[in-house]
Amino acid sequence: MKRTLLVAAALCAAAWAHAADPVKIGFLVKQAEEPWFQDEWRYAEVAAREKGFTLVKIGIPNGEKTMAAIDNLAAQKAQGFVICAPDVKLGKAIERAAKRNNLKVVSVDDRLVDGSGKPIESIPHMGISGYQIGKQVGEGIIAEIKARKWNMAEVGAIRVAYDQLPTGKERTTGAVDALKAAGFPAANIIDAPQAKTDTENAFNATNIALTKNARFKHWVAVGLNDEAVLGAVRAAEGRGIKADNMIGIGIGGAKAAENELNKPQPTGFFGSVMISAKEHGYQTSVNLYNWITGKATPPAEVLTKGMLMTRANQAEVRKAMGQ
Ligand code: FCA
Repeated sequence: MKRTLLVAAALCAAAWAHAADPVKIGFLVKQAEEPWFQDEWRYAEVAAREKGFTLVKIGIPNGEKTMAAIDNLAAQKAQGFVICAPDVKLGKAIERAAKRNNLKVVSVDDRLVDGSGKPIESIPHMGISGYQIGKQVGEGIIAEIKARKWNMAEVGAIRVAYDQLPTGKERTTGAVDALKAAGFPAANIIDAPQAKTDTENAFNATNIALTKNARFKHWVAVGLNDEAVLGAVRAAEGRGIKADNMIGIGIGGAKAAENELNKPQPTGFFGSVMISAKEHGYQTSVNLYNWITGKATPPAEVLTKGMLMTRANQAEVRKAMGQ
């Protein structure tokens, strides 16, 4: 009898210690100023309110800030973090820092890789199906080229490229593969490598590409996100190439795309394959919360889908994506 009581008391104490330990989760993103990441944070906040954990949002524009953020989380007694790293090659260093600090880690958007470039399988990941979504971009462009009855021989394609990021390369490869599969001349596809994944760098990269390739009558543009395609569209506008001679389709569908698609006059930004900030922000946080509280281990890899959104079908697509 006494023994049972003692065991019961010990169990109670253990449960108490656990309950008294509030769950705190970090959400670390490489480009906090980008609307996509703002949305992810917003949906992570929804998860935090729903489950009752504290969310710590930190922007990590470089490796140094990433390491400092992880130490900071440990000092604040967080139990884990979701991360979209500024460089996927920081993978091993991030994994070590998490282990050292007894933090659980899951990645979002950009899958972390080891020294040889292989995905770190032990870190659960949620990303987009990059190649497939890229194909949707390319197919959307082809459909619009056909609708405008352009002669493909007279069309140049800008691929705003950020190939050091695997998901970036997959996305734009999917897009150009879809163009080629529809008979678009491979020789008309021009790479415009950007130094960073933002509009300014895409603008600069596209300007160089356009200067070198003035021979085309019409243009199309693809890139890893909306910012990349917006940079291309703005650079083309600077050279007098407007909506009637440019078909740019981005990836994201967050505020940057929304603003553009709701301008009174159409621009060369024809559309965006909308992806789910809700799933990426909310579900990664819930998965991590469940892991920390011992409810469930996150799935090793989840790849989410997208839907092509244009000026014409914005409302439908947002509704279908639940955003
Ligand atoms: C990468 C890109 C972001 C966003 C995300 C899903 O991190 O840089 O713009 O597209 O994938």
